[in-house]
Amino acid sequence: MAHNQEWLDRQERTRWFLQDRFGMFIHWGLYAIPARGEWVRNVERTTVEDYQAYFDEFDPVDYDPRAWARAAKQAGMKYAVLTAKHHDGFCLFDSKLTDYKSTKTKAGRDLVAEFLEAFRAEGLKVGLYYSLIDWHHEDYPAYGDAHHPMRDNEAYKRDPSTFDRYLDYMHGQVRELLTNYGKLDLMWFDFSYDEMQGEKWRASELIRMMRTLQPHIVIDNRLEAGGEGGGSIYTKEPLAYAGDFASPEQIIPPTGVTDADGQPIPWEACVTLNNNWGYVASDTNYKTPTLVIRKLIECVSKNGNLLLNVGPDARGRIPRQSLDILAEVGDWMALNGDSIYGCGQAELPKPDWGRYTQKGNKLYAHVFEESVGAINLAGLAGRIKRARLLADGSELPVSRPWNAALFEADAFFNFARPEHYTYPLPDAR
Ligand code: FUL
Repeated sequence: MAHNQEWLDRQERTRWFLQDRFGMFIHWGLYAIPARGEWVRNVERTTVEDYQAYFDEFDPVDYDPRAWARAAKQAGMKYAVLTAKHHDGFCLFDSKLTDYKSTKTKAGRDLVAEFLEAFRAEGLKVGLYYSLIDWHHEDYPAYGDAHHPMRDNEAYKRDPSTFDRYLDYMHGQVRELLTNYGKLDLMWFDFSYDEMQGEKWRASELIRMMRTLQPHIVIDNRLEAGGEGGGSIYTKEPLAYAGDFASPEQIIPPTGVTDADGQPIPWEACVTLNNNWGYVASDTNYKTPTLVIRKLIECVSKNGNLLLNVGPDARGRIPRQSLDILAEVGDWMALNGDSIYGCGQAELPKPDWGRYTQKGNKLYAHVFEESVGAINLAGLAGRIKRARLLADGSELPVSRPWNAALFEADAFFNFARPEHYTYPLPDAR
């Protein structure tokens, strides 16, 4: 099939993204103080004045982005995305266009600049999350807007004609981020809803500016509505502002993501470690390391990425439970990363006992079922050269002729947890 220039450009831009497969999402801001999630202002209908208390108090004395970067790297993550501005409008960077920023708090630091420097120094790619929604800016629709904390408060009625001033501000901040902070690898906009989408954001103009400033930056798909859900976004015709990758949120699409022609397109599932993006002290519902690993494998087995979230606290620390999970995931990645990086969907259908990933002529079998004995690679008869356990390089026992398909092509066996593997495979006679 012939591809147009736009398709080829996206292909080129997303090369690293598809190779890297695993990244860290970081939700951090004033909302770490109330510690009831990044939507706290909205959920509790807090006024700008009342929310100001957190701005006055904000002082993350333990913010050490090098420690964050080391944790990400040790986990096997290859890129990271930090909230430069979330819906509450608070900027973690030194924007000339507002005083509602970290440099004006007790912290007195440009948290984005330090994040970028630290993660680049550890060899990770860097991205920024930037909220299209802004609950602080006085020209953003408030009263009557479905998603605004002051949607029921008539004192927040706004003249729709001033919205363009907000767009100038928003475009201006994106320009600052793409001008003053060196090369950014990724931009993660969030999010569109109802009529607030596409050209309502002056999206084509925004993308044009971004492509002029940083032609290689990879951009998500949330300038369009529906990006976080699923459904229509997967089949929509590509638009000028459609973005480079789909961004399913808290779900892994059943069969990956394809465009209108059924061609796979880059996608990244963003997933929390517990139930929240921002820090919530009481939320201890953490996923197990095994579950995280399986989600990563599932994404890659469908040609997708996993962007795994941490929510640092008000002092600037990633919660201990999150660090422990990341460390365990990292132990697995250190041995099994070959089955993740640069891998994608296999040519074989999904097996009952787990999932495949594939890179070139190497097939990785991720066995999730503890009771699996011999594995029959149906469909590969005569094509298997050898099979090894990825985690230790050991030879896997060759089956009898009826199962000869098993060991004649490159096949690497790989287990979500080493203890799930019984070695040698029981003789299935
Ligand atoms: C959503 C936001 O509203 C959440 O707060 C979070 O940032 C998530 C990744 O995207 O749409």
